Amino acid sequence: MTLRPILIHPDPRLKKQCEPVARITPDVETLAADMLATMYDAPGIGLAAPQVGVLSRIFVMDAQRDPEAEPRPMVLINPEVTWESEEPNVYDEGCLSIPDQYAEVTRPAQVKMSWLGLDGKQHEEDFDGLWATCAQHELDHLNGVLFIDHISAMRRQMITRKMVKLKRERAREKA
Ligand code: K2U
Ligand code: ZN
Repeated sequence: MTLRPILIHPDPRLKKQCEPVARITPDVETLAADMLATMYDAPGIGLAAPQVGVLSRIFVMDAQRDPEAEPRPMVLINPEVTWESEEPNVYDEGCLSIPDQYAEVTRPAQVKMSWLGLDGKQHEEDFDGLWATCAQHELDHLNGVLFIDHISAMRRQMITRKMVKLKRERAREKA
């Protein structure tokens, strides 16, 4: 597999509505493997296809953080929320496409999601805790929504200005 570059906000591809995956092809399997490798390398606990420039409805996640436990890599294709709790949860979120910026985001504490697996079968599972936060954060990415879209316009503008500066500095280093 290949590590893929992660797009940095602001980038129009991060704001697009992604297209459903029509069928599980070898290219989809390669993309999923590359996304998992890129996620673990970042390191992160989730990664959505638009973050590596592919505008398809697929994300990967592994919110298993206990170093003693086995990793639990998951690939969710065409994911949908089928139930969400009334109970909210607040988490200080970050994003691999918005490095070193964090903000409190409130989301449902539990969600039930259904998706197509790489095995070609439909899956459904309840998520809570960090799994629920991560799954909702990744699903937002497939709809062109970033965690900064859930905070005040002023804070969003401040973070965006910092990312524009960061991208300019990175471009200068490459030149
Ligand atoms: O989509 C991404 O950018 C990966 C996100 C996923 C995520 C964001 C906020 C809350 C949960 C998951 C992260 O950058 S992965 C980094 C990370 C690591 C441990 C805990 C939270 C976030
Ligand atoms: Zn993100």
